[in-house]
Amino acid sequence: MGDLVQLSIVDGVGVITVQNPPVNALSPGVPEGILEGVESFVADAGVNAIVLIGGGRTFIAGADIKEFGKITSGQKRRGPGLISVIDALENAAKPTVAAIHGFAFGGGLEAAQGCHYRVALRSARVGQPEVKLGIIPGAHGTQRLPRLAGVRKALEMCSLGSPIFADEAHRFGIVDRVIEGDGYEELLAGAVAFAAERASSGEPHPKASESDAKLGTPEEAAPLCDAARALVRKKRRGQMAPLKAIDAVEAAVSLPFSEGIKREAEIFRECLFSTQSKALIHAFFSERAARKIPDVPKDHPSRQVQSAAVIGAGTMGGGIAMSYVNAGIPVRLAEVSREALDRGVATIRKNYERSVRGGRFTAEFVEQRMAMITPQLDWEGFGEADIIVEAVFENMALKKEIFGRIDGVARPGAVLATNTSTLSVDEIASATSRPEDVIGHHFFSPANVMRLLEIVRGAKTGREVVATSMALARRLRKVGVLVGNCLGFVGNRMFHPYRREAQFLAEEGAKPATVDRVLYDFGAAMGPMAVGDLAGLDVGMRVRKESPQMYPPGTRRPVAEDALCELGRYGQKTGAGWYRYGADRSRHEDPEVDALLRRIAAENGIEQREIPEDEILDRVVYALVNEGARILEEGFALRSSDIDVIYLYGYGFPPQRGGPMFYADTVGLEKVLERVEEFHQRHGHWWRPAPLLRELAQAGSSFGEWDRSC
Ligand code: 3H9
Repeated sequence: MGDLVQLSIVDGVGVITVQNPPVNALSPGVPEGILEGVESFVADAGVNAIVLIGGGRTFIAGADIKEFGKITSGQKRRGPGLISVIDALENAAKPTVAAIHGFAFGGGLEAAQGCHYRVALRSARVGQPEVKLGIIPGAHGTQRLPRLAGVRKALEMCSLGSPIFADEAHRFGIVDRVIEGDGYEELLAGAVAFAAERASSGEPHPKASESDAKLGTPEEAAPLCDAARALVRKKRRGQMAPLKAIDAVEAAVSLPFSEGIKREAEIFRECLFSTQSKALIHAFFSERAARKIPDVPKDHPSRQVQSAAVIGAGTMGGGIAMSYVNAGIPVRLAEVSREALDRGVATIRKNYERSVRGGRFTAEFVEQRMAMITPQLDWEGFGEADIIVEAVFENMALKKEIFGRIDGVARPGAVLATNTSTLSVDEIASATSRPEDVIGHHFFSPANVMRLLEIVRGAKTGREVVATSMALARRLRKVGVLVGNCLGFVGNRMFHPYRREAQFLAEEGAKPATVDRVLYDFGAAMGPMAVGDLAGLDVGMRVRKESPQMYPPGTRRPVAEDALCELGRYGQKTGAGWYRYGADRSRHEDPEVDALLRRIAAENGIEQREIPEDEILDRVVYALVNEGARILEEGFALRSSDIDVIYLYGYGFPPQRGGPMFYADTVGLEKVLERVEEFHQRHGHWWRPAPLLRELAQAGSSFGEWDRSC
């Protein structure tokens, strides 16, 4: 059994404790250990009941996800493992009780459902999050959960993967008793008492697999399943697992348990071997890998951040202030004019009120958060702030002036962050006497919602400031990714060729709406033209003007968006851009844009043609990949998976594709290179293959392998 599972007896109750930190995943050895425990306690006449509990901070967070890759690569057979454990728990002659704190997720919740009873601390969460990994519950969760919680709840939990707290689980019959207290000791004592109570009750112990009362009929389940399908088609567009999870829950209603579990096993396998599952598992581990900085280990000293000051109450500054106060960090929010300050604060309130209407926050929470923001027209109190975040207009001279002033007021040891999205952090830092304290915190709009935080390390940024920023990102509930200081950093540097190529396609004859649809069908949240209209076409125009070095002489330069801007078509905010917008922001194709594109093509000698959809997709997505490869070889991203995380969390790249670099790996780098070379032949300069792409493709390797070798 090793150290992974420990057995003890407390007041006549056998306690099986899983000790597999950090999250007690069901790694090899854990199911075997639990099984041995159940068998030995069942055989022990001195034991009346059995409690299954997790040591440390949690119950069981599920199967060991690392093992899935071994199964799909043929290194390992999927054995009966967890299922034998669940059968043993359910068929035990003595009452079995799962004692839940922290998380009972995936296989953890399935193990708990095998127990006759479940007790939980109020703070505990239970869930079947498998769909987030592109699979479905595979240890009978789709069959037992509807029997415990009813079909509607099981559909919701299995198809969306969102966890619920103990109180809700109690209401739905997933948890039998909520134990008061917040620590492991209280949970254990409560679980042992509950188990002893059940053992002495003389009543039969319920088996979830045999409790059909909540299932209802297939006719009753059908509309629930249809509604669940409609919802996931919208919320998890393009993903296969959520729909498959619904099929499996539906099978629980239409088939006896013994048949339903077979159906679940077939579907589980189909999902596990899918590319989507590999992509989503890649996304899971990539998010966690991004936290690992080779020269800034997890335990590197960092600074306390208890208070913040934000300069600029515009869209970004306001969203940043909300992110801070949502994490419980008070913010001084400064603007230059009363009007701008009032507008900024009003927008923050409006955003919060929308969240109250949507049920995300309570009105009380909002008032508390608003009270943590101190709007001000001066920088009073900035000298006490632990971090000062600059979020003003994207202009180098202005930012340098502001950082010069910040240098004069900030206390020694304060972190000085700029929210620039493209400008050089080193140049901004040069305006201070302490470049080691300066770092980029590139939030994405809306900053209070978007999960990504690009953390830009300047040449002189201190390691302590990097460590502080990475820890702060987690506190703000963001996914922090460390990147180097190059023009546009990682995200926008890649986004630029992506959008440039989309414009070229439109100039060459692809309809803007077709370009968008191809990307939407690929799974993107929005196509590049619609994104341009949303962000404002003038933003790109300004960047092109501010950074003329982006287009060296002799290179093709996109002209369409500048021409649209000249007509005052800045996008949604002016009612027209690539599209025309109705008063309700509805989007319409515009023949005027088609005419403009034809004119531009004629004036610039661009041949217009029918462009196949696969070319549209390859040109925009491989533009990302080729630039990503350059960024990697230049060392501005630590790993290709960091680039994927940036695109998944900051740019709406479809999660089931795993990110642009992972997607390229799934296509095969040889094929990607072939296409890039073809585009290079036809379109010249911008398509020069990145040397790293060529090197990996020619070696039959992948970005993933490159990451592993670093
Ligand atoms: C499943 O159960 C299928 C079943 O139906 C059975 C079929 C037969 N495995 O996230 P954190 C690692 S599918 C392996 O930073 P937190 C993680 O990589 C599974 N490793 O902590 C990280 O490693 P490192 C269903 C795992 O407190 C470390 O633990 N379950 C697993 O922010 C800490 O993780 C899920 O999908 C795992 N299952 O959040 C749950 N889980 O330090 C997935 C974590 O080296 N896990 N690790 O980077 C989570 O959602 C979060 O980890 C959790 C804790 C909320 C539990």
